[in-house]
Amino acid sequence: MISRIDLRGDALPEGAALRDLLPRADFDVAAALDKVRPICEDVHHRGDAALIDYAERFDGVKLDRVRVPADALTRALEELDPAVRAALEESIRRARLVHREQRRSTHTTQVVPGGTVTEKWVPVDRVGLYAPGGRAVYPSSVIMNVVPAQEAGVPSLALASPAQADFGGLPHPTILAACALLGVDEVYAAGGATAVAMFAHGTESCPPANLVTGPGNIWVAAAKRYFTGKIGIDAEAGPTEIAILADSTADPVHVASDLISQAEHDPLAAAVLVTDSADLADAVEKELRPQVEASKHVEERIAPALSGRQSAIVLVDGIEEGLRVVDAYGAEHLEIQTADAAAVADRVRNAGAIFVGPWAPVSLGDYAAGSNHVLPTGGCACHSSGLSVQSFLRGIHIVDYTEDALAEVAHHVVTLAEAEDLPAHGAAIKARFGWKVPKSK
Ligand code: HSO
Ligand code: ZN
Repeated sequence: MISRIDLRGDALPEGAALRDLLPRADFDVAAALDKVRPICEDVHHRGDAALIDYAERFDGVKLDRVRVPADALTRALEELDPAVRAALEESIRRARLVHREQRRSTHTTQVVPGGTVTEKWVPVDRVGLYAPGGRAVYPSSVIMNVVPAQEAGVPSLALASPAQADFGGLPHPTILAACALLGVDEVYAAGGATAVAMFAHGTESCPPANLVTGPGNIWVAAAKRYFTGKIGIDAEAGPTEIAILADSTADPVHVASDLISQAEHDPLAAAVLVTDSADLADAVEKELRPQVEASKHVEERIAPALSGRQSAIVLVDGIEEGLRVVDAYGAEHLEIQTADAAAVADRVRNAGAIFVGPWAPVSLGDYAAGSNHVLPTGGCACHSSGLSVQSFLRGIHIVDYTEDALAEVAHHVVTLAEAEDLPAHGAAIKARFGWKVPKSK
């Protein structure tokens, strides 16, 4: 069901060599790019008509428009199961608590008397948010995108999710209800690469956005790559990943259920257990079988995910080595199920989000911890963060110098301009001081 990688005995290799020993899904965005390019260009040139054609081809539904009418949003909220509504509201409340505290304030540094640099944080003007709706529908992802954008103060916010044939070509009703709960009234029935193209160039019904965020499949990732530069993106999200660093104190029932929980997303989802306990490895493997059998999406997602080359139980000599392995892996989600879990978690350097101890499973973070679940995958946790208020802001430096403050540093600027053979740069300083370099004090 799940393979083993035994790294015990010999010293672990360093950096990239260690990473190469670890499992990872094939997620070839470059190859997908060739397929999405013509679709993206078609949406660019034909706008709404192309979106309507692609909804028919990919989602099997004939749309008469892509923008979701206001009454469909209201109706979806009215018809929402009260228990789901209460859960979404609690998820929103907790996410707001955390994301509100991420807001950055303007800060001014006095570099010299009369010379200041202020960093001002400004939200992007308009964002396009994507909520997937293929293998599963994710109203929780609506929350994880919308809340940080709203807390950042983004003035214009639109959301796209695939048209559902079962719901008359609208996005899934729970997605619409989540939008209504969050006060998002601009919603489009557009999926995958076509949604990204719609936001990148705009169409008759959808003005273009400056930034597109949100998870999605390989086509969404490829379209994001295609338009990067024209628009900002959060990340090229790949299949979800859970890594668990566990020792003999971990409960194999919990470890197995947490591995399965993320395998449930996608046949390419990765479930990786890193442990120094062969007994735990055996117990987890034994436990996986009955739990998988009792699960719902076994054939199409869970079984292929667990048995795929991206999932494994990795045996290491100790927690020290385990930490090196999880750092080399850089998981989207990392659980620490060891003795003194908080101290171990504190030493992790590369992970999208860390879940500490037996009572913080990844599912909690997926829905209602208050943390964000749009996180870096594919090892990108080594250089990137998950979605946050920061993702929707730009820091603008405001440079304000008096004549005296400029005079004081002028000779350095002129020297560096000459060193770079850019004398016009130096001249722009000299022009202000009668074409001379002012004397330094
Ligand atoms: N684990 C997914 C998010 C999610 N799980 C949504 C359930 N619904 C990626 O972080
Ligand atoms: Zn999940």
